[in-house]
This record gives sequence, C-alpha cells and structure tokens, in this order.
Amino acid sequence: MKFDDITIDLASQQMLVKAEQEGIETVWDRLKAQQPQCGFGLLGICCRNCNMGPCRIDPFGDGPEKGVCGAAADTIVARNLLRAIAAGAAAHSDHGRDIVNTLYAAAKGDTADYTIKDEAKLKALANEFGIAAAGRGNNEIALDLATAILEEFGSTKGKLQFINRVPEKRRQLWEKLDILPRGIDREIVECLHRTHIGVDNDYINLVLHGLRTSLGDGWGGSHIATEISDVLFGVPKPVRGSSNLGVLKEDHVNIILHGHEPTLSDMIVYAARDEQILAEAAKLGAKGINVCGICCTGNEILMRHGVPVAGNFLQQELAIITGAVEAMIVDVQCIMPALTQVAGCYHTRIISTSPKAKFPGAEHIPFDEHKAMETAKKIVLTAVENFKNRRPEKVNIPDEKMAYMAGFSVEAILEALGGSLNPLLDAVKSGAIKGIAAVVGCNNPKYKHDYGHITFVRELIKNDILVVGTGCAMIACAKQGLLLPEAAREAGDGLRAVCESLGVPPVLHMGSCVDISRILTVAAAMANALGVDISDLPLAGAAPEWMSEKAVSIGAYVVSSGIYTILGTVPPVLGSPNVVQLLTQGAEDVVGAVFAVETDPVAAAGLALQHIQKKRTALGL
Ligand code: BF8
Repeated sequence: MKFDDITIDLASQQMLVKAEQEGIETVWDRLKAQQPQCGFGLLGICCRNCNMGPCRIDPFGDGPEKGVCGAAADTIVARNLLRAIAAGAAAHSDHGRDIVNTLYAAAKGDTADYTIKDEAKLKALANEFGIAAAGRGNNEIALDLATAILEEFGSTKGKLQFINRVPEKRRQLWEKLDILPRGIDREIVECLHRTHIGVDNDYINLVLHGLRTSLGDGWGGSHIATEISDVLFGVPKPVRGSSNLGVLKEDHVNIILHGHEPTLSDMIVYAARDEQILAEAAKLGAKGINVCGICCTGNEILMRHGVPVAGNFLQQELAIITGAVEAMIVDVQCIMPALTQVAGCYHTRIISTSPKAKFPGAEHIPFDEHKAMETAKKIVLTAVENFKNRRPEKVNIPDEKMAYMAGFSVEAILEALGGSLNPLLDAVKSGAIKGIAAVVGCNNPKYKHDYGHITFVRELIKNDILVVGTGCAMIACAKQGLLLPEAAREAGDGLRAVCESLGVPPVLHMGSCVDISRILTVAAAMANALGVDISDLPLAGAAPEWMSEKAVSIGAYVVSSGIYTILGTVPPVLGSPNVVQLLTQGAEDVVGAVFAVETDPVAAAGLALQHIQKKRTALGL
C-alpha cells in the first residue's frame, strides 16, 4: 500500500493518497522540505540565549569549541535541555492551573455550568490536603481545596503536597539531592533564570535543576490537572467506544475536539446533545451531531464518556482531509498551525477558543468558563451551520474503525482488582505478570507513524508485561485493537490468564498525558505496599515516538521518580558526551534510573524486558 513506509495506520494511508491527489501539503511534506535538518540543532549545540550569538559548537573539533561568552557544549546542551523541560512543565502545569481556576469559580458559584461531579474524590483530596470535610458542603470544601492547590504553584511551604504520595526513601533522596520541587512556577522560573547568559554553567547543576522542575510537573502540575479534572468531570471508569478516522459519519455534523483541557471538551459533549441544536442539524439534513476527539482532549472525553477518538497527533490534518469535518475546535497544545491551511481547501472551520492560543486563519470564539454552556452551544451551532457547506464530492471517510475499552483510572484499576493492589502484586510476585511498562507520548513524522508504539507494546505483552499508558501512544493502541480484552490472546500465558480473569485488556489506557500522574500514583502505591523504593520495582517507561517539550519533562520526572525510561526518537543532547553520560549512565547512581535511547522498538522491548528481569532478580522474584 502506498505510504506504508510512513504510517502503519490504514486510514492514514488512505488519507495521504487523497492528500496527494488533491495537492494538500501535510506534516510529512514539510518535514521533507526541512531536509537536511540543522546538524547543530540535532546535537543541541546551538545557543540563542543572548545577542552576542547565535553561537554553535563544532562537533568535530575543527571550529569553535566555545560560544562568544565562553559556554562550551556541556553548558549549551544542558541549558537547552533545561529550557525544554521548563516549557513542557509549564504546559502541563498551566493546564492544571486552569482546571483549578474552574473549580474555584464553580465553588464560589461564579459559574453554574460546572459542578462537583465526584464528591468522593473531592473528600479524599480534602483529606490529603488537611482540609476539614465533616459537616461542610461540597462548595465550601472545594473552595478551600482550590485555594490550597493554587498555593502549590508559588508555594512557600517548601514542598508540594502530592509529594507525600512518594515512598519515604525516594523523598529523602530528593531532599538529599536538593531536587525536591518547592513550588511549580518557582522551578520553571528558576530554569529560565539559570539558563540566562552568565548564570548556571555547570551541566550537572543544570540537569539536577531540570529534574527538580520536571518533578514539579509530574508530582505537581500534572497531578493537579488529573485530580481536579476528576473532581469536576468524574473519575474515569471502564468505558467502550471506537477509534480512528472511520468514526466520522457521512450523514452527521462532525465536530472534532483537539487540544488538551477537558473544561472545553466536556462542555461541548453536553452542548451537542441540546435538543434545539439537534433540531437545527436535522433541518439542514444531518442525522445528528457526531463529536469526536483528537490528541489528549480526545483522551479526556474518551476516558469519561466513551466519545469516539478520530486519531492521534499525526492524524489532525488527515481528519480534515476526509472532507467530512464541519469544525475542528481547538484549545491548547499539539495543534499544528498548518490546520488552517489544510482547512482552507475544504469547508472545515477551525475554531480557536483559548486566549493563549490563536491561529492565523482560524476564527476565535473565546471560551469563558463563567458562561461555559452558552459558549459551547455557540460553538456547536457554528459547526452545525457549516454542514450545508460540505462538498460531497470531497468527502471520503476511511472505513477503518476499531473498538476500545478505556477509562482505567487508579480507582477503576483498584475496583477491577477487588479494592486493593494485592492481586496485582501477587501476579507480579508469582511471575504471571513479569512487570509493568508505561508506554506514553506522541507521534513524530521522523518516525513511522504508530509503528514504534504498536511493535513495542506487542513485544511486551507477548512477554507477560502489563502495559499501562496515556496520550497518543494509547490512541495508537486503540486503533490496533490492543485496548480490547480480546487482545489478551496476543499476551503471554500469564498475562493472558490475569486479563481474562479480570475482563480487562493487556494494555490499560489511563488517560491524557497529564494523567501519567495516575501511573506515578500506582507506582508509588506499589512501592509503598512492598516497602521498597519505586526504583526497586520491575517497571519501565517508554516514549517510542515522542516529539514535544512536554515529553521531555515527562521523561525527566519519570527517571527522577526512579523508573528506567526508553526513548524511541533521539533527543538533541548528543553534542555533549558528558550530558549523554549523565543521562544514560551517571543518573543511576543519583536517582536510581537512567534514560536509554533505542529507535528499534523490538530492541527497545528487549531493553525493557532485561531491565524488568534485573529488578525482579534484585527483589528475589
Ligand atoms: O499531551 S502525546 S502529541 S497530544 S504531547 Fe501532544 Fe504528545 Fe499527543 Fe497529549 Ni502528550
């Protein structure tokens, strides 16, 4: 099949053929146009941090070994890494902040459209934060909780509240290393300060602060985003739905939600059920309104509502190329600015909604959580009205569609296990499940779309490794049927038996990228139950096709939390052998875990299996 060299996804292959026929440029064309990509950039040895530059270091030793200020490769690579971590941590954490602001507004009664959907979660969090709940109303508790959580961003307490979930041994290690995050914003600001010309020039000191900043994301901003979303929108429970571009419907108004924050997407899901708007759609000849997701906002609504997911990161343009999308509604993160150009060739309207993310060529309908339903209805109506502009001759929806089971929050996993982690720990102890791998992250057009995720995951489950995951990696798994209980047939005998007895898939979809916090929570709870550190567990992490700065922050906090992490695309650090040594070897003696880089997913799975076996042996299993 044509284009099978750039994606394993059949729906995407079909849409690439259509794009070629219709002369539409996609991300793969633009990547080609960028070749050869800047060698200095790929190695991480260019610096634009001051106006004496830009400077670059000659990796072959024939040219300059230092920038104008005297910074050499180690400093430059470490500084660039730190800035990527800061950006990634900022993105996750600012998302978290917005969700808390919504909780605050709801608790104060400033918006009637959001309510406390999960009282049990609210009370559990209140307890964790030392907020009295007995005899108080939900809004009263929520107001105190939101205030306490907002304080975490610029905390003066000296440490973040969710760090209390971390095993004692690891907390002490972070304290000893002085990388315990003090406040979420504070560490991000300090990254920018330290990487300013003439501040921190010691690559080890820089990397250590990068780890601290990333921990403020993993155990701070991302945790907050997940936990407060659960309070406002409900704790996910196992739910079924369908995935891939075939979820679009020829006879419906198709709306795609793309971005990250559930504040918008959740409201749109409800707005699309409005009788009056449905009647409007019927008047225009549509049989209904089909709301689908892409990327992590898709994950948020699939986890809670079983809403169909049209695809992952590299399918955002392809969804428009079907010619069947009335509106793509976007908020923040991972939204290609190219969407407006692609949409210009079809009838699709790109509607931006966040004051933080405007797109030339898109129409902007600001989403205001104080008037959430009113705005959501306006947006949905805009999409409905566009149905009449659809050009039937341009419509081609691929048949590819696959069912999934998702919604595996920590609470849902515990429920499936009968209320405690013990059955899971017993399965790990007996060897029925050899270990757990967290597979997360993006797509990257430098890499065959979905191939890394699927090959890596299949190898692992075949070898009795339970896979948990989030983000675009899990959308890839959904499309290949790996999120169905029936996929246990592909698993080794031990894992298969466990999955069949519990009725769960061998790959558990735990949510959007901020929901990696759920994985951290399970890892910490397992370590606490066994009385060991997280780094002692038979766990591995992997981001087979990562591309974003958020993924850099994720990798850093996962390794800092003690979990061996394999990257499937090469990070821009190779220009400093010292930084590479620190990240791939030296970190073992510092945080008890390292990064590995392996672009071949079969070999990467081999590394994960080896690591898991090593940890099992050390635990005497
Ligand atoms: O936050 S996996 S491409 S959508 S960055 Fe983006 Fe990567 Fe997808 Fe979710 Ni995460």
